Amino acid sequence: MSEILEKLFEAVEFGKADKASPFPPQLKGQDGANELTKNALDADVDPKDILEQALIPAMERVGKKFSEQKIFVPQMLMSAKAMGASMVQLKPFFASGKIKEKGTFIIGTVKGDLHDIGKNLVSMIVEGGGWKIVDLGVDVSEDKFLEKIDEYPNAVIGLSALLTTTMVNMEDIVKAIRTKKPDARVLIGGAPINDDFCQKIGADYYAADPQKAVEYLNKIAS
Ligand code: B1M
Repeated sequence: MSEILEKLFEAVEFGKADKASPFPPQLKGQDGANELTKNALDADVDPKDILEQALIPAMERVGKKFSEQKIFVPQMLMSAKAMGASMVQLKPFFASGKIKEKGTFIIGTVKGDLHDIGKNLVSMIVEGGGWKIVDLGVDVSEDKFLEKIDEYPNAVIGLSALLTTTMVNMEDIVKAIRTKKPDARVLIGGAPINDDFCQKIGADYYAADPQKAVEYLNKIAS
């Protein structure tokens, strides 16, 4: 990995969003994720490499340290903030498409769940794939999804969940959507989800990553 990506990995792992941030003390005065991402882009590092070699592995390291009780929620939050600062820089590269819209994609993190980094990434990449995005944010109930389906009756719906305790809420949401609009397509994703779960709750497709989501959506659109 290049030195700049190593530094970016470190900034996200330790939650250094930008140079001005006093946290963490050992990186005080050094560039944070914001500046390092800008520098990497200026040096022509591929935005995909920034994401796949630095940001995502850094968050995996953070999750591992959290599981091992080496860090706690506040540190995890600072890492999320640092990743967010980097993603702001990357967004124009992924969501460049002012291409003709292929359709509408309504996306939200399901009720009870506040994790939005993966969902935001899926939004950016699907938007870059030429879809209009209606992002409902986090902690989204079936009622909020149904309200938006009224507004965008032909939309494909995307549900994200990161917790084993909230993935089960996808089932209620899929049921509610099926009752109101049986032909609506529902795509699900998130770290604890798999194909078996997708089939069990009657969703249409499980996408392991944003690219799989775009491929599925583009297949529907064609
Ligand atoms: Co939380 N958290 N967290 N957390 N957190 C996890 C998920 C956890 C695995 C950490 C761990 O224990 N190792 C664990 C869940 C355990 C479990 O359920 N099995 C956990 C826990 C326990 C918790 C709390 C309960 C902690 C507590 O309070 N005691 C709490 C719950 C709060 C709540 O939601 N109600 C909590 C809180 C938080 C923060 C708020 C501090 C913060 C989130 C900040 C934010 O999102 N704005 C946070 C973070 C940062 C994490 C980890 C470290 C990183 C998540 C992340 O952003 N990953 C995470 C550990 C980990 O995942 N390794 C962890 C990077 C992101 C790009 O990946 O979201 O998986 P991911 O998205 C991927 C794919 O899954 C897929 O595409 C993305 C790109 O490849 N994808 C989709 C996602 N959604 C998709 C939708 C699609 C298609 C693909 O179609 C619709």
